[in-house]
Amino acid sequence: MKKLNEFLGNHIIYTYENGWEYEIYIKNSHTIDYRIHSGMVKGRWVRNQEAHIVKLLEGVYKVSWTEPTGTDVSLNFMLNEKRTHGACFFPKWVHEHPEITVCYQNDYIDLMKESREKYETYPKYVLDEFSDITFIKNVGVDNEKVISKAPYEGMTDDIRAEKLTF
Ligand code: FER
Repeated sequence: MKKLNEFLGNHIIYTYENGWEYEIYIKNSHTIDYRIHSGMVKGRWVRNQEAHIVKLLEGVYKVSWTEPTGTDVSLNFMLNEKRTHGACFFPKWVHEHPEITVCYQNDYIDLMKESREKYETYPKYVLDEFSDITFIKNVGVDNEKVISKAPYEGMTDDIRAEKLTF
């Protein structure tokens, strides 16, 4: 656990090569919060997602989780290079009805669980992309203020300009 210390508490914004912009807060050794600012599920917002977080190498961390939607995500953060790689495995229904998942998910957990039974899972849609980190700041662990509001247009610019402080 000690090895994770430099990584925990990081607030990170990154843009995938396909242009999708994501924001994640590594809340503690087993929890993340995130917001999605563009792409297929722009507007999605999640708090207290349980995740597996490990250190692979000096400056290299892996964060993996499975969501109530059935989407599985595994991200590698290469802090020294300011790069990430994400592998996301979306059930067929998320790819076909992304709008169902665009919400503050914590208020719609039952809808996510109903949808994953109601709609089709296979074949899955795979996102396998590198991204560039455009912002990284350690704001301490268990900070409930970081991902506490719905995403809005221009929010990541405000964060990068430190107009929003945590
Ligand atoms: C990411 C890729 C995918 C990420 C989250 C997701 C926070 C989740 C997508 C979804 O639930 O639809 O880099 O980081």
